[in-house]
Amino acid sequence: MGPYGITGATGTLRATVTIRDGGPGYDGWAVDQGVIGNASPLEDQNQDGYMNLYHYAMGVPLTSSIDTDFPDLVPRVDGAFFDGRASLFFSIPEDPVDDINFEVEESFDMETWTVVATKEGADDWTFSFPTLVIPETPKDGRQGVLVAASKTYSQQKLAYYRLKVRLK
Ligand SMILES: [Ca+2]
Repeated sequence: MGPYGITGATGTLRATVTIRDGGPGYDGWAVDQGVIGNASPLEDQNQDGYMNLYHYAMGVPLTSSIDTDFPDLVPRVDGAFFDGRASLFFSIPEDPVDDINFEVEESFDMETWTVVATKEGADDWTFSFPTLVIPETPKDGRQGVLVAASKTYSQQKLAYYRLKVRLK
């Protein structure tokens, strides 16, 4: 007996492949995510505490809990001081979608918030000294970003930071 072979066999293999292509931008992504009905970017479809838009900006499926499944995507104040200043650390996609702006805001009283760093889509971060933005080398499709406070700890003992994502 030689090698097995199929001779004289004819047939047709049929396969159905469903490719969801909801189109560009958030709306298309929401369709791809299976969002039916209210696809508002401000909704929290899976009730994990993060708006749909945050999932979109971070490249996280709407079915995933960010706190549970992607804890690295939760911004946190870095305990290590940078040049005498506290810093906010977070992670974003290495190649973020181009219709999202990332904004880091700083406040000393939780009432007045000032944008201290901005990233528009794939563009580089923009910021004004003394605030510093230090992007890490991308790894596994994500990039860590450290944003150092505008004031040193001796200048300002209490400050608040938040990361916002915004549709362009
Ligand atoms: Ca959510």
